[in-house]
Amino acid sequence: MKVNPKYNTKEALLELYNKPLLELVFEAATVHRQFHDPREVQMSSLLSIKTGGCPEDCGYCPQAARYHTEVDAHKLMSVEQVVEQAKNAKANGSSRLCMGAAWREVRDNKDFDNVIEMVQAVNAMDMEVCATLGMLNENQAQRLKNAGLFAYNHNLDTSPEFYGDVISTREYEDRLNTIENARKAGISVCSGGIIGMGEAVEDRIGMLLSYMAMETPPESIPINALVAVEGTPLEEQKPIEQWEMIRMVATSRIAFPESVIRLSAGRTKMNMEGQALCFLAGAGSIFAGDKLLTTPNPEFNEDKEMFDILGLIPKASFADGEKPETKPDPIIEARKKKEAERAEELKAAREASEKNGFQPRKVTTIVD
Ligand code: SAM
Ligand code: DTB
Ligand code: SF4
Repeated sequence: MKVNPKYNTKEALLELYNKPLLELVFEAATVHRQFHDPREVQMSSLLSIKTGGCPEDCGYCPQAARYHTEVDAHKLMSVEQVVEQAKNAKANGSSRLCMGAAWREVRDNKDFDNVIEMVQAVNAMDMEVCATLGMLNENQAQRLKNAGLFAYNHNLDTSPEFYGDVISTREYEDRLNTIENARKAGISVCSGGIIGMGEAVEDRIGMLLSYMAMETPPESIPINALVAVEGTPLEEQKPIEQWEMIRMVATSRIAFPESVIRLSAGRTKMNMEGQALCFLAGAGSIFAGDKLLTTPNPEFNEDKEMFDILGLIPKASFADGEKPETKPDPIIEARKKKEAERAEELKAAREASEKNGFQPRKVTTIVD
């Protein structure tokens, strides 16, 4: 049962969301136990592979170039840097790495070729690889799939009605298309939203209804509480009460019984009791490690302690789907072939000149 037919209308979902809290949590816990092992929680680590300087105007986002935030912009990381970070995440118990780039959309360029190599390398480490790179077309999704990408994260963020209050540079429809492109390529879909941006409860429900309308709803639904960052248009938003996070997790749990509900951004503002109620209400995943993309998150050690106290265990990788096979990427193979040929040519030229008695030319650096 991918979608709970009892709750496929706005009225039914609103009534569910507004139930007495403990009844809602009890119903969610019951559904959770029917479809999932309630002790298992997936630990996924985020890594910002390209930070800041984004042309979009998402009102919540510290990485938009137009807002004056304290985020340090960085160009794309190297494959080696990503592998190093992935090793650290794996050693700390994470079974998934989610690579985020502050891009409006993926472009077919050298940076994307490098991302393909990152996906290949992390998949080879037996970690689930997720990416969130902005808009994707069908070809790009297929390339990522062939590289071994397990999941693609692309959030609807809120309801279609409230969306325009937060973002103007990209349409709701564009987001739906990207999700569809990932789906068509056979990539697991991770898509959810943010609460606490000034939306009404109806908008939270409206977002869930958008997922209900999909032929196949997302396998993973992240629920973020807004991290209000100084310099963004939403900097003054009052933090939401953790009860609201619990309600949103529980309602999503009941509405989409098979999906993994992710307790995402905002955990630094929650106490352990609040998080425990989220796990009871069906959260099956957290982002682990002291940083989300650019903002703080609880440290690995803190979460380890919480898992011990609550009796939770980290979920193994590929528990919810087979490890994708990495297939050779024609663009990267062609580039490697060219590089090998060039190296051969250089070697042959060097050998020939040495044979003819020429010494390699000395290069003198001139310093002013
Ligand atoms: N640039 C890509 C995109 O927008 O699809 C990928 C990265 S973007 C940072 C990924 C998601 O992070 C956003 O869709 C949003 O849901 C979430 N996010 C960004 N800033 C946030 C904030 N301040 N608080 C909570 N969630 C946030
Ligand atoms: C998602 O829904 N939440 C994560 C992940 N998908 C990419 C991102 C949260 C970002 C919070 C703000 C920041 O750290 O920049
Ligand atoms: Fe750019 Fe993504 Fe941030 Fe929007 S959420 S400004 S697209 S990085």
